[in-house]
Amino acid sequence: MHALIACSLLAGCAIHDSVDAGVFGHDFAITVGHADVAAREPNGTLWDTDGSAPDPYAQLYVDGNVILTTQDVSNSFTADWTDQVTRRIDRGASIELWVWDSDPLGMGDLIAKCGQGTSIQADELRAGELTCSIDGSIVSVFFAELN
Ligand SMILES: [Ca+2]
Ligand SMILES: [Ca+2]
Repeated sequence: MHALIACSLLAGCAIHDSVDAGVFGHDFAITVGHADVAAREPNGTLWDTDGSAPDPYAQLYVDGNVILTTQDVSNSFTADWTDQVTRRIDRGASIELWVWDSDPLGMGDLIAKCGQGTSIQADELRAGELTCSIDGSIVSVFFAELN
């Protein structure tokens, strides 16, 4: 297997396996997604002041822009959304999943931010998912290559 060094002014240099070339630049169906929410907020308090379970919803960011926001799932520690968009994913693309507990006022309580500060990796696309475990919560976004 040959390694190649790809450089750009914006991203700097990175060493990639040649197999990466088969993953990037293709269209993917991106599905949001799944969440297993921790029993409590990171600071140890209950998610909601009425003692009920959280009400998770998710936002998908691609290259810094929100392209999809799911519905709330009421009073549940698990969520399986089926919202889907199609996007071409190029090398260096940023894909983030932000999961929130919907509350009556404001954005609600943050459950997890997944994929922030890093670009999507070839092995994540090949595996078909980006999964993060943060503060006891597990969140996932799924990928299916279309062409
Ligand atoms: Ca809450
Ligand atoms: Ca609730």
